[in-house]
Amino acid sequence: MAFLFLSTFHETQEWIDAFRQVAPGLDLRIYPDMGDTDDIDFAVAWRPPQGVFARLPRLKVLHSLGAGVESMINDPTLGPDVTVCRVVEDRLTLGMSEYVLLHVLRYHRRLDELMANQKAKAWTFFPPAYTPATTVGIMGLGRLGIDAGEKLAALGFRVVGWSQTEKQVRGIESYAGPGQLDDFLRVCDMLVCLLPLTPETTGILNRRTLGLLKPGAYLINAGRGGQLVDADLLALLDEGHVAAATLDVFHQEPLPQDNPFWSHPRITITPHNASDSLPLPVAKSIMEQYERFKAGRPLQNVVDRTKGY
Ligand code: NDP
Ligand code: OXD
Repeated sequence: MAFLFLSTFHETQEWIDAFRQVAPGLDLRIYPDMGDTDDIDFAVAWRPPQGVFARLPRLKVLHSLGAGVESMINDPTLGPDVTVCRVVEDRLTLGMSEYVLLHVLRYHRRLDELMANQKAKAWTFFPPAYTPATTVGIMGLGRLGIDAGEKLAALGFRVVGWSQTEKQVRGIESYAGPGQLDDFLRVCDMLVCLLPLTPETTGILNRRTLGLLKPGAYLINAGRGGQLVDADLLALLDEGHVAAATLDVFHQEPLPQDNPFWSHPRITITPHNASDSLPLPVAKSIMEQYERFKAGRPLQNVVDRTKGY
């Protein structure tokens, strides 16, 4: 039995150290030095190289180092019987809620305008917006979306959420399924996307859907870049239908230098750092999963590969 660390992400050393610290005796293989791949039954991965699973014939469990799994389950070389798990971790959830609150509050309290006024030495009074009159919509009411929604509701925002299945969460009005998407969008002053990337959510932030938001709405996308049709956002910003957008995730990461988003005055770019998990607690929880696997016990946070998340 061997355990593979499989990542093409640059900041890997901290993660490798964490696994070594948590499980000093582990037969830890580090991609690309995989040794005899017939030994490898469990792998942890983040942005694995496409096609690599063809070289792992005995792989039984593939554990993501993050919440999203699209970079691995879309690889056709991943065997259909491999169990895929994802990270669910408090720090990841809290970090995302911080990010959502930061940008919602920034737009809500017109921080950019205040800063521009200060730069111009202009004492321009305007009253703060009335919070309960502002509706924040959250696409994806999973681990991340529910926490962010609850925190926004605690601040007094009207919070609506959209998911596949109906939810009963205090402070969040639930809309579910494609049939209620338009009604959900129509009430939003701000839209926060925390959806996983699946065939159904690819391109879901487009001219039609964003066009249903209230005029002058704000968009915050921390789900995946593939959910946004970039040209549609640019057009809606030009037309003023979308007032501004904060984007953490992109079709191509790092965002290419010539991408027009970089210099757009009403787009804020963050480098896919809305949230992150801490190596040590994640390594500990993944090693618990490994122990479960070795003992033949059911794993936790298993991805439904038919749904894609
Ligand atoms: P979960 O799996 O817990 O939640 C996903 C939510 O999306 C669920 O509520 C699900 O509905 C809903 N959903 C999925 N597909 C659809 C659909 N077709 N229509 C409507 N609702 C849908 O995931 P997490 O909350 O843990 O993470 C969400 C995503 O956030 C990740 O997949 C990743 O892409 C992104 N992420 C980004 C990070 C960043 O730093 N930018 C960090 C971490 C995650 P239902 O509950 O009914 O099944
Ligand atoms: C994740 C991410 O999915 O960081 O965890 O995007």
